[in-house]
Amino acid sequence: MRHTFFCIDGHTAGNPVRLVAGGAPLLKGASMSERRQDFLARFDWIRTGLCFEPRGHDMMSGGFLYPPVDPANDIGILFIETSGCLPMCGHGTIGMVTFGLEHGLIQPAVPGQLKVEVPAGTIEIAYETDGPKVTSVRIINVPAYVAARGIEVYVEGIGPLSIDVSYGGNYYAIIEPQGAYTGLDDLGAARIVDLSGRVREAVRAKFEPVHPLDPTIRGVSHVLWADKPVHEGADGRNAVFYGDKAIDRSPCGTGTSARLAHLAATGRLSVGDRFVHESYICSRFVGRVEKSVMLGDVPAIIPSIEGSAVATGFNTIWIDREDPFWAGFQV
Ligand code: PYC
Repeated sequence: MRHTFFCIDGHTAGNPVRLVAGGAPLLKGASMSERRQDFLARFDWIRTGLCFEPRGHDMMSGGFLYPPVDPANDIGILFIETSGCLPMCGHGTIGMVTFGLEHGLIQPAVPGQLKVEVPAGTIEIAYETDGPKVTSVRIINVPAYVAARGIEVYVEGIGPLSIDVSYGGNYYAIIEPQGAYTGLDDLGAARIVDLSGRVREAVRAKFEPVHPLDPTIRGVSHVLWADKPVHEGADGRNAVFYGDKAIDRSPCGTGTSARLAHLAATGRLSVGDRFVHESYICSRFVGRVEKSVMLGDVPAIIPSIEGSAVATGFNTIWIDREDPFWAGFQV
């Protein structure tokens, strides 16, 4: 049996985005969070088939557009990625909103603005266009907050590290320069990948964050190595590790949100401050601390992230049950 998925492929700031424009399964659930659970229980083979080799690769990510649960909103998004279905993905949102608007899959009630349901909550979008092209997408994200500070771990290959955990739509282990970690270029991509899985395991063994309002969102999934910027006009740089082998080519939208919450909680950013974040390959997002809020009884901020995406082509992908690798594989 052959399943066909019509995709628009592209990238946001260098990181891949595969928008599945045709072939999405019908999902049950009264929110995108419940639909995410339904997808994981019944359709995860679609994610692995489209993201893992041979149809994808270590960095592959993307998602599906759904009608919103609440008709007051414009659209719902379900994210897929090598590590699972993320509660929120910033680079994925920028890409899918760009491709969806450029190809008429998203019809905004108010031009230039969207309300989007994602598993982590409802986000607002402001976008700009130049003719048929979407030139910029700004996400007013879900509340971001610091979940833990100063977790001490010992990681084979680098030594002792002090790590903070911050949420920006996913939970991030944040490592700032210290002791044996002297900066991204001193480590290099291969060591970042090699060490990050061990860092994540070491943090997971000591602490499991749980979202104050949605207990299905829990656990550290990503590792953010923070560093000083490389280029003029930027305020910081990062390497974000996800899945088993990926370094985000973009500055990572949820990672930037988590970092904004972290910098705000430690007195280094205030409401209204901008933070230009460079990725490992030095592509950029512009972050901003929009306002302070409470997330349940936890102090949080609303971050925004702005960036742009480029569609690279249409891609019709088959998953054929007779293919020995129909559900994909990882090595
Ligand atoms: O941009 O939020 C993001 C993201 C998450 C994982 C990779 N990119």
